[in-house]
Amino acid sequence: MNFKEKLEKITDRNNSLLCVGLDIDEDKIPKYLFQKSKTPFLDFNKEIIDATKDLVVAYKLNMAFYEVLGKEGINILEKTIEYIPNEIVVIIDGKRNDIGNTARKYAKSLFETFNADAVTINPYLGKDGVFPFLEYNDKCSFILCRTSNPSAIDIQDVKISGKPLYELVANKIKEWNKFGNCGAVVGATYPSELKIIREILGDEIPMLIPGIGAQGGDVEKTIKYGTNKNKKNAIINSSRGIIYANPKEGFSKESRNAAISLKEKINKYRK
Ligand code: OMP
Repeated sequence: MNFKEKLEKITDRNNSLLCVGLDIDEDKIPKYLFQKSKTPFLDFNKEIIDATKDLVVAYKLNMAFYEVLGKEGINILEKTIEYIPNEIVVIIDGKRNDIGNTARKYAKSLFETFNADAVTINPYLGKDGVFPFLEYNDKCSFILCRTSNPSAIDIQDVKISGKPLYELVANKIKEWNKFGNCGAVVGATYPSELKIIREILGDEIPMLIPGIGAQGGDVEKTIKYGTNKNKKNAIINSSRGIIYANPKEGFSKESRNAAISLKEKINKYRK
């Protein structure tokens, strides 16, 4: 089954667009796990997955939170991916890219070594940096289009022939989508830009939309502007807002409640 089929199937089965970001952080995960267990990060991820797997379409693992732990982090990343049920989409978020020769190794590493269904990549190097990822026909490469952070405007809004750069990137994503395996990353914190980008991309290209929860993105506008005509093809990520909902003993119950509440809010606006 390719990425698109997998996303469609899990969206319907779990009636959800929610993605939980497994951004493990030793300053935030419950302290008692470090006393109780030799594998606190992995235990944390497993408990979050057990508590949310019937509510989500995807889990997103941001590489920074794993690489910072060195060898152990890579082991946690691998074991977490193995633990995620097969029917749920695994996104590795590394925002990678480089010249073609190096990009090929990044693509192989993320899709083959770590077995991601989807990755985040940046478009700054142009198509010879992007195409090594797109050679993986059955996977999805989410290309940064308009990010959620305040300084996104510094570069992404710069006007080129009268249009902001993110519009040019959205048009490139459409052009590069000839194998049907491109996606776009657009922050929920910029609803007007989200609307413009969905109009450029059309209904077929999936969007990964972070910025809900800790970054304060608007759920109603995200659904209105980010989904396609069937109110699907969007993956709405929240990391800290779900996994650290209450970082104490019994944390996974609170994470489950936070996930239910966000899933229901999202679905309210899909009707
Ligand atoms: P929370 O703010 O805790 O929900 O985390 C957001 C997650 O999405 C982090 O892993 C970010 O690195 C990632 N992210 C953004 O926040 N903004 C973007 O524009 C793009 C991403 C991403 O590519 O996932």
